[in-house]
Amino acid sequence: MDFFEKYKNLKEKYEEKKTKPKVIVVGRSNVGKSTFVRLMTGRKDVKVGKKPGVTLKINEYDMGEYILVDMPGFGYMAGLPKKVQEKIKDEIVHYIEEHADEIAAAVQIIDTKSFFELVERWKGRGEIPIDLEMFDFITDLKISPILVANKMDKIKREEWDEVLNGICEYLKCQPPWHQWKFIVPAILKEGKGLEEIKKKILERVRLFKKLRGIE
Ligand SMILES: Nc1nc2c(ncn2[C@@H]2O[C@H](COP(=O)(O)OP(=O)(O)OP(=O)(O)O)[C@@H](O)[C@H]2O)c(=O)[nH]1
Ligand SMILES: [Mg+2]
Repeated sequence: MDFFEKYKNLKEKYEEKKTKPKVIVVGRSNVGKSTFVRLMTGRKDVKVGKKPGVTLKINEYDMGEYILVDMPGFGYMAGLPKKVQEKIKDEIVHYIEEHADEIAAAVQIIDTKSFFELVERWKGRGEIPIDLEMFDFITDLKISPILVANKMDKIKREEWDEVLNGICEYLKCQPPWHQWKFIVPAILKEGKGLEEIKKKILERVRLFKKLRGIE
């Protein structure tokens, strides 16, 4: 390969890297972010765990049309000092702010059942629940959200609508939930909901590219 060819390849690679949109995966610890990333990438080296605080670093995976970004969780992490938890949260916020222009969508995952328990508890204390804070943060930056209501296996079928409508209200959206295209119920450990999320990601990535004139 001569010099110019090598240079051209590098340049193309750089441009590709520069313009490839990112899709970030965010949520509290232990909600199933890495389970999702593992399903998407098929990579066994994406660590999944029973305890919160398994993913401690931001990991990027090239999905062809976009970069999928697995994030550490925010909030409580087993065995980690509060200072470290705060540092990780700062890193996540910093990453999102720094790359906001390149982010086509944010897949925010919640553990649906504990979401309610936590939101109620926090509200009682008069603080803003961290999940809602994250949702506001993302949407304030004009990043398109995909809210994955995961671990629906822990909720009885006949209560699904009630619970999902409740989530809507917490997000300041009028129920019924299914009129909001960004909410996807899922049981990711069984792969349920995955196709729907994939579809939504691609819609957003393609729109993102179209609006920026990226081929
Ligand atoms: N019941 C249930 N458990 C699930 C589901 N999806 C994932 N899990 C389990 O939840 C646990 C945490 O999953 P992870 O994918 O490691 O969660 P994470 O959000 O990446 O966690 P951190 O890296 O610690 O932030 C694992 O034991 C998964 O098997 C689901 O749909 N239902
Ligand atoms: Mg993880």
